[in-house]
Amino acid sequence: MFNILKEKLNNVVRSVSKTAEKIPKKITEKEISEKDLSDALDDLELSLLQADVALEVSDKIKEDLKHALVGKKVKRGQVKKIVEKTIRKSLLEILDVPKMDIEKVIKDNKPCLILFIGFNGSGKTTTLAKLGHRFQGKGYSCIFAAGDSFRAAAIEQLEEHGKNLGIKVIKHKRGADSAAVIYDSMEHAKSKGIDVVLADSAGRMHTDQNLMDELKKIVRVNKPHLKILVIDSLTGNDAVEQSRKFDEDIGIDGVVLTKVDVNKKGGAILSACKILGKPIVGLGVGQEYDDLKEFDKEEFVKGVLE
Ligand SMILES: Nc1nc2c(ncn2[C@@H]2O[C@H](COP(=O)(O)OP(=O)(O)OP(=O)(O)O)[C@@H](O)[C@H]2O)c(=O)[nH]1
Ligand SMILES: [Mg+2]
Repeated sequence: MFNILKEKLNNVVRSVSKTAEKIPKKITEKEISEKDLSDALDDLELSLLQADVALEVSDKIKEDLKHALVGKKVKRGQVKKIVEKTIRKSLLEILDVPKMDIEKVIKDNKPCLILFIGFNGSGKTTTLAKLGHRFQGKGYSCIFAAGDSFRAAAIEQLEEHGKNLGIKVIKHKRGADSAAVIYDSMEHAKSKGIDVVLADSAGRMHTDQNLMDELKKIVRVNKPHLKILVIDSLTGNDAVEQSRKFDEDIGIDGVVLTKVDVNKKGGAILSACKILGKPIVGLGVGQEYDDLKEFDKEEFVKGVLE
């Protein structure tokens, strides 16, 4: 996992340390100037971009490194340690998004409506099923709302998950009004005392005005307690940038990054945290129902720096 990000960060540590360490043999201490670092810091941006790290993220790392090194008198042999420590701290700060206590939201709102949104094929339906499985395991009763009445076979796909997990699916016909399907699901949940309604929605680009209007209607009519944006971690920086528009249009409470199991780059996670600043509800690490991992920033940083 994240081999490319790891390799790029290692390169950054090596090149920044090397340029800063050009200390003549005779002296043991040298004050580092901005010029000593400039080539290495320019390379840093390009290098990290290749691992899907957004400009805002590499800018922060650059600034932090400058702050830690420029004008400082350092002993020969110490620069690498400072660089490593600084990058570690930068990454932890970037990943320091608020936490979300999803179970508290469920306990406070019965039935609790969780809406899954995102681009086509990002993993919304799979993530919804994984979370349904998780909540069920914790003793909460769940139903699925077939809010994607747009894509062919979307309802059948959700029904398949429902069958596998023993979770009821509330659906209308294909082409039906998604807001109404979700409304009916909530009515059903209220009458049956169900704890959680997990609502699917069709994949969409933020530029698709009709579908974005539909999403706004879903939100206006049903007022979901949580709107979870599902982002495919393989799609890189563009997807994260465009996700910002979802947040501007309808507001996002949390993010799930999927396909982390097949992601060598890893930068999208940093970019999503820095750009959206929303809680990471989980990481998709496979196609099975149990393949949803808690996000742990310490573990992430350890994985890419050591
Ligand atoms: N390896 C891997 N595959 C995943 C993960 N999450 C989803 N997938 C796969 O990605 C594909 C798309 O997943 P869906 O859940 O159908 O995505 P979606 O966002 O609902 O797609 P649309 O409804 O068409 O917009 C499926 O083949 C999933 O099995 C993950 O964490 N890891
Ligand atoms: Mg789907």
